[in-house]
Amino acid sequence: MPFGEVVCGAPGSGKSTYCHGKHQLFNALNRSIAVVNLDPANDNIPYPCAIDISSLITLEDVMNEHGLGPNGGMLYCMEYLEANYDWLEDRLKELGDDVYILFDLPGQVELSTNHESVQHIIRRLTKSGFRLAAVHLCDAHYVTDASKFVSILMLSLRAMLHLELPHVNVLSKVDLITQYGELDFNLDFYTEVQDLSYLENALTASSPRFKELNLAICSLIEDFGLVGFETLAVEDKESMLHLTHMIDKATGCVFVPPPNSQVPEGAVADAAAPPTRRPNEYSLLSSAMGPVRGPRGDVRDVQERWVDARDEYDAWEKVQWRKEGLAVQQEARKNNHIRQRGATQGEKGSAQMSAQ
Ligand SMILES: Nc1nc2c(ncn2[C@@H]2O[C@H](COP(=O)(O)OP(=O)(O)OP(=O)(O)O)[C@@H](O)[C@H]2O)c(=O)[nH]1
Ligand SMILES: [Mg+2]
Repeated sequence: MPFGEVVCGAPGSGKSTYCHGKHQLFNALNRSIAVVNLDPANDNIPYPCAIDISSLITLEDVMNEHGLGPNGGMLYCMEYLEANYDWLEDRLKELGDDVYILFDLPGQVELSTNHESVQHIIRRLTKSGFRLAAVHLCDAHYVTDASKFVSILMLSLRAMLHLELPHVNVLSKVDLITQYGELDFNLDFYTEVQDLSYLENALTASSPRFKELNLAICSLIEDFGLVGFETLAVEDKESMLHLTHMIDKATGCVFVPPPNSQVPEGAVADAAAPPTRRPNEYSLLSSAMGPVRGPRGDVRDVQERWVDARDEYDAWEKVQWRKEGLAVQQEARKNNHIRQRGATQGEKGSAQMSAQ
């Protein structure tokens, strides 16, 4: 049963970068992964692409042939993909059942909020056995303005209702959050979406004319009680691991690594257990079934890392990287030395043999 993610979100929210980051992370974890590019306007694809919609249709051809603009052309491409679903299905079958699949969607929000093609494609994938989660990225800078925050809440809710998948909303680029000014509240207020009436003062300040409308939208969002956010800084390993864990929980994916793979660093594992059991124990505790662990398992830790004590953490990380770099160099030097000694002894041995 193939597991995977439909990665959606507004233009520039970081979808393709996230797919690239996840591809690298999974390679490091020995989890097989394939990325499907469904954006026919994606020229600079950063990740190795297993299936590319451009080999079926390109936005440029559609615009030239049908005299459509970029938005109309994009909708046409998605409708064309829906009509040619067999093309996608055949290529997915070639990838096999054990590969984790990421679908990188275009940034047009209507595709995940009201246009039906993506919804229909997802329904067919789900019917054919795919266990997918929608991962909806929203740029974290929207939380620095109350009315923009209300708009991403609305957008996220709409996508949740439209795509009908286990859904994980994500505030992306959280590492840049302090660049856009002070937050009115701590990060957990925005990620947990608890009591939006606290936004009243901030809404009066940012857009007094639409305060009542915004508050009415807030109460609608609270009535649904569905929206919440995870955070993501794509270059931060902890952040990527935490998000992976939350998505595994949403889809119910339990990754079981091959028996001979190493226990990942920092994993709580029974040292006395035979090597064939250890990785499996780790995987059970680290994916869907396990509790959320790790230094940034709590959004308050994320607040400390990226908002309250960002400079101190950056400086600390630099020192750690330097130490890691030195350790790698030393290890390489040691291995080189051992190899050279082995080679010299081998040469001596064969010289003695030929002398005898
Ligand atoms: N600092 C930081 N930058 C990020 C992060 N994620 C993405 N970016 C940057 O955001 C920009 C847009 O990223 P993309 O991955 O192209 O965004 P996208 O959602 O695929 O964009 P479209 O396909 O055009 O909709 C790029 O310059 C990325 O480097 C992040 O976590 N932190
Ligand atoms: Mg993209």
